Amino acid sequence: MPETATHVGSGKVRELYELDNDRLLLVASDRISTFDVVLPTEIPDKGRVLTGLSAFWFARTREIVPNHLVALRADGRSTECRRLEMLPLECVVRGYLTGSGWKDYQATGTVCGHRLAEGLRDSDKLHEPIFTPSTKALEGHDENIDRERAAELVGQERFDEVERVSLELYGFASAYAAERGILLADTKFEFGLDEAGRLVLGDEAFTPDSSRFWPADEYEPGRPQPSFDKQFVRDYCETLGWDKTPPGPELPDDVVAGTRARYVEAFERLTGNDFDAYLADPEVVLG
Ligand code: Q0Z
Repeated sequence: MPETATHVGSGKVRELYELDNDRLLLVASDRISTFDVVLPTEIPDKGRVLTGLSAFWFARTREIVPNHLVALRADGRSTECRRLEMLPLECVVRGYLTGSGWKDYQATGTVCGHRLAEGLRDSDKLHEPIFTPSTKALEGHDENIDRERAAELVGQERFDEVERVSLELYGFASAYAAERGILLADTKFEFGLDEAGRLVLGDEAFTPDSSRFWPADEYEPGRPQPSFDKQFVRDYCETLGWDKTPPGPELPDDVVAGTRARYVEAFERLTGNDFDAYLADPEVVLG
């Protein structure tokens, strides 16, 4: 009998289904968002690129921390995963100062309670990566919080554990990516607990939707960096004079093709696999 899956959640570009009591199915669509708005035009295979990258990193970081991956489906965009009790914390690591971190630094000289050196510029590399947790705001953007507030939310011991593990994951992946010409400026993890209370990495890992990917050969601090994956989309949107409120614009074919090529390039550089080989057999990324 074919299995049934109950839809239990929607993200901006992903869907979540319940398979049974212990397992969920995470499905990555080809939708793309820019300036926080989901566009009406899809990027073919974007969901497969993100699912393949996530699985690649889950397979290579399991000695740092166990993760929720149970199986990668043949469609290349669906992940069967263990159902966890998710922690109410977005675990962000920043190796470079940009986005909300740069904003907070300009206003206060600090990011999530870390006092940083004076005189830093947008996109500067930090002397050391920092753990900058946030919480899901009820609407809109995540809210950066300091370590005291984060420790109140999950307990001091668990806080210490997610900080240590997050920094270790970031250190591993950012070094690996930098050797392949991609800077992981920052990244966000979501952790949960299994039935025994063990910490498990959930959600997605080191995808361009959960991290900032920058082309290393264009890195130049003192300005915002081009996005490895979404820059064609942003540049096109800027030519339109669009006010960045919904609905977003349709994308022309050349912007779609260029953007798809960038996602595939990120996949191939990081995993060392041909994307066509992934489409033929997604498990190639598991090594
Ligand atoms: C992930 C999300 C998405 C909407 C819940 N292994 C897990 N166990 C329990 N819960 C989750 C996971 Cl990954 C879980 N999200 C984020 C993903 C659509 C929301 F695809 N929410």
